[in-house]
Amino acid sequence: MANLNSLDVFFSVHSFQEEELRDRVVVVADVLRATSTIVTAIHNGARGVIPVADMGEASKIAQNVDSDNYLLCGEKDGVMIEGYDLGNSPLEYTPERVKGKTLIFNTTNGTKALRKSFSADEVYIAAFLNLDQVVEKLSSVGKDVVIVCSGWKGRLSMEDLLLAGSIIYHLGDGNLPSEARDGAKVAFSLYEKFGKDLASVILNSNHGFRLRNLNSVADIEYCSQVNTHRVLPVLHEGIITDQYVTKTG
Ligand code: 3SL
Repeated sequence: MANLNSLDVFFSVHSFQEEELRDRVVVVADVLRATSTIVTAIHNGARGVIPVADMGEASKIAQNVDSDNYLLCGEKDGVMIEGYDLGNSPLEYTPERVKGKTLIFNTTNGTKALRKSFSADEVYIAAFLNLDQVVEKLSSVGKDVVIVCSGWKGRLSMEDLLLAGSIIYHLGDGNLPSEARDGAKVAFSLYEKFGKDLASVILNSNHGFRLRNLNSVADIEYCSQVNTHRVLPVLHEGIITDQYVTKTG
């Protein structure tokens, strides 16, 4: 059973004020596709990921760094931004492209959720790909935990809520943890109803449809995989690295 004070889920990046995350342990979820891409990049040897709020911030950082060691990455409305090195398909983030590089990462919802989490005590990056690592970490934090679902432009996204529900389900060994607040209860119930058919539910979600229109079915299938990546990306002082690297400096 989990050791936490309280457990809640916020349904989109616009559904809370930054202040509400202060001193909490925050888990950011954007299954399609930002957090799945971050997990992949870190797994494939990226040195770090700098989440930014918008294109202006991304360009400002890019102008002041050595372009041999940094890549400008991300999307607008699902499509790679002109002049960027990589888009937001996790399949682009191969070891050949990202090993040893620091990524300046700019996406429509996911990186905005990460930027809004800067006041939190600890911030972890979750995808289905690294579910076990997230659950293992949360099971011993002993603090107030909020899972932030990035959603889509202020609306909830089924796949993010399902990931939140899955984290909660596994934290409670299949039972609703007594610390669950309303948001966590909703996510847990959704996972109980749809969790057995994850891949097809995600494929048929609103964002699944949007990505299918962009010919990204392979991305959806990739992001629906569970426990394929043993990493726990953590955001600390504006940069995401693997937790192990952060701990050992
Ligand atoms: O909103 C985001 O952060 C993106 O992950 C959206 S997309 O999958 O690239 O369309």
